[in-house]
Amino acid sequence: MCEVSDRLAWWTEARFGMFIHWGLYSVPAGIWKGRPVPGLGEWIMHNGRIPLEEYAALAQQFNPVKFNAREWVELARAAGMRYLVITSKHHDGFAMFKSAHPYNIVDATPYGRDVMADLAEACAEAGLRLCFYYSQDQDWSAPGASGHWEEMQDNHWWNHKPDPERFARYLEEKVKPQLRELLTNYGPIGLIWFDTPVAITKEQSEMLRDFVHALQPDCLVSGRVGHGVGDYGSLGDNQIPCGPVEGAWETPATLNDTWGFRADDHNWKSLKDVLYLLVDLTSKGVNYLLNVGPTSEGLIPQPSVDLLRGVGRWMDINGEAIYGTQPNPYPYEFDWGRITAKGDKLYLLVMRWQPHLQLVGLRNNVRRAYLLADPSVAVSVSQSHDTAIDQHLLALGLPAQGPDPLVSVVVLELEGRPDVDTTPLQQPGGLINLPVYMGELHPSGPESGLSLSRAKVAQGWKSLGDFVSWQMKVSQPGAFEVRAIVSSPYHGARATGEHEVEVTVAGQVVQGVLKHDEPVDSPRARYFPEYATALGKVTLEAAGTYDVSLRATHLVPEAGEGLTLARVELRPL
Ligand code: FHN
Repeated sequence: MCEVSDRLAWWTEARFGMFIHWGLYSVPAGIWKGRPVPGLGEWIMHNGRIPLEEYAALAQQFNPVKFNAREWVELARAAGMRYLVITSKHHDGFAMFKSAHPYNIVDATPYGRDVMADLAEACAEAGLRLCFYYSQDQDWSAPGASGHWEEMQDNHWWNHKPDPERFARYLEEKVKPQLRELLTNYGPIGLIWFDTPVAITKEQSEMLRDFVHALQPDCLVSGRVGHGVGDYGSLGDNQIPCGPVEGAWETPATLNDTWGFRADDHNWKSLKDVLYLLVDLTSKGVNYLLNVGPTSEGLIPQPSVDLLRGVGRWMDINGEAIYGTQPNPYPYEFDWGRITAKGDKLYLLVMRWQPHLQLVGLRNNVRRAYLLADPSVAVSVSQSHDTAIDQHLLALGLPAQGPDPLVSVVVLELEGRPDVDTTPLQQPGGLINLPVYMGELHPSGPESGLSLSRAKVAQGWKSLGDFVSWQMKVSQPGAFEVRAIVSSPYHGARATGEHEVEVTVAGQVVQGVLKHDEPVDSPRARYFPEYATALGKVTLEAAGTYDVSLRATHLVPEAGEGLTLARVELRPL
């Protein structure tokens, strides 16, 4: 059996994949008996409390005559995606492949074709890795599984505790036989994307992982197999971490607000948002698995096609700054864009173009700088070092306009591997950003739950004795507005309670109540909202290194998650 790191090599190189949610739910497309059923398209059976018999009858209407596997694969390739993960069985329990279990696309629909066989062929031809999503825990059609429809008429899946023996039988009698089919009938499979582990035990998660590896040793197992035993980690849906994450992670993400097709969801992201997320996630070492939800005719909605073609045009020119890159060596984001790295190169992915871009803290000499889109354009480089505060400054002279209206890439060829100052540094525009994950967390005692969430936000901050501190390097002293930014720990939820905090900057104290009336406008905050509060003004008289700390002076006890601080900012006034 191969090592996890060997198995992961293609996946970390790929960085960008296509997710496809396709099943019977594309027939009602979010509307049941003339009424929209709120929520995700693929959840219509559960959210609409639809009895299995009625839902299963949708199979007779499922006839995707316009489905063309080669067209889908061509679109994924054109977008620059390197793997394709499709729902072979979602929570509704319907298999989108030929299975011995009769509830499947070949035996139950007028279409009668095994679309996975078509996709396997098209992916093999095009050199795209085919991967299967498989809902191992929830199966609303299978007795014994989580969320079985009969037990859900007045319950919710997350409250459902299936009988352990019946659940184990479901794993043996449906899940393992179907996984065997998926892993033996379609050639090499890149990964199995398990999902929503709620009832599964650690032993069962390990058993499924080993089962997959025994059938195909190179096949990866997603983190959502449960209990942290997968080959890589899965962040929450549409969850964008605030900073770099250690290890192999992926974020599954939507193009509108649903996974499975909903005829009434027109809330599409812009090309700018999608490129921002691709660049942001890549700079943090996270794969971007971007979803399309085809219609019951077998068509990928036109807005998705247009967006993906736009991404592809960008990737054709700038893909070198994405594929096979290492995360940003600086542990923080820049207000002008993001950085990725490869060998002795840094890629500056500039979202806010400026002809005079400056970068602090790079210790290497820059041998050459150029635009990835056109290496013949001259880029001037000047480097200096302020010995008084030991600060390196790189100044780039760039054309007035960037080559791309959304994200332009500047390549820096360095002498040696990137070597950067990883302390919080004042940025050339004057901003000082203090993400909580760059500070030191000081839990008040052994009882304190203060820690970092996987999205790199404070969690478990429920004691007044807890605090966080930073050391920052200031190169342009002056007056600053101090702002605290909290982030929601849950999808779509408001951040936390209106806690009261005080921030001490070089002995000066500002304080205030953290409000929710200034939402941060960024694609990251679309699903996990962030809110900023201005707390007051401080003045720093001289360049140098300063201490900053934030502690709570009043915590709202009802706010279950405590103070979910994301960062403190010092904005020059
Ligand atoms: O419940 C599913 C949902 O329908 C969708 O498949 C997403 C994709 O990541 N996973 C689950 C929710 O996290």
